[in-house]
Amino acid sequence: MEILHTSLLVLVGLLGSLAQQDLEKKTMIFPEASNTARVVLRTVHQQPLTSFTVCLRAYTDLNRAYSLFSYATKQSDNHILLFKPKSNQYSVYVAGAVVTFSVADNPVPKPQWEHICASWESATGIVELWLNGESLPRKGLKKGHSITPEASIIIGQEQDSYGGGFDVNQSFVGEITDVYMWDRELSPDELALVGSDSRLSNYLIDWKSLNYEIKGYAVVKPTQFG
Ligand SMILES: *[C@@H]1O[C@H](CO)[C@@H](O)[C@H](O)[C@H]1NC(C)=O
Ligand SMILES: [Ca+2]
Repeated sequence: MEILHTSLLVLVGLLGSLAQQDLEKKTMIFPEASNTARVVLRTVHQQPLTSFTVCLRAYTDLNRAYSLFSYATKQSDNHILLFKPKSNQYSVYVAGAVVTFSVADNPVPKPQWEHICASWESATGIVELWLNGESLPRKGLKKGHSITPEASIIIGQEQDSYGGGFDVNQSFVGEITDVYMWDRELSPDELALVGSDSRLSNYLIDWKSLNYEIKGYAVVKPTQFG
């Protein structure tokens, strides 16, 4: 009986920390700066990536650098990284190389939800950064590279090693929702569908069927918008 009880506790503990859930109309809140709070995302893909698209929505009043999406491998801690070095800059890293997209400084201090998509394809190296449905002038890097599938994927912290090396000054504080990833470059029409919350196919990461684990102080709550 004692053994059964212990096994049940272990099972409940595992189920509690490892979930696969439909998070439609839910947001992950990172309530405070730390070098611990994070959400680990898992994918099932096995093939090297020769292109990808990552989309998410973020809402924050941070006025310093922060990480939005950190995909580290044993080869590169910045194998895929969406990073904001400043409030008007968006950086996309692939295998340690980086391109940075600049927008006008927002003169309105009110924080706003931002819908951000980044894509890359190996054949041309072209990186696209879509901000609230608009593509910024395209740049490129790492033509011909392919991305290792075994990855540690983290929201809330920036990895400087595989699954670790977090810096409180690059942590995300605020809300993140609608995180998706595909192993292809989405077309403008598909990106418009993502912006209007329509379903596409072949997700690597799917917010509506998310395999995730919360570590530290991060909280899932209903969104405050429709
Ligand atoms: C974070 O930033 C603060 C303020 O700039 C600084 O004092 C502190 O040393 C930084 N912490 C780390 C771990 O870099
Ligand atoms: Ca890093």
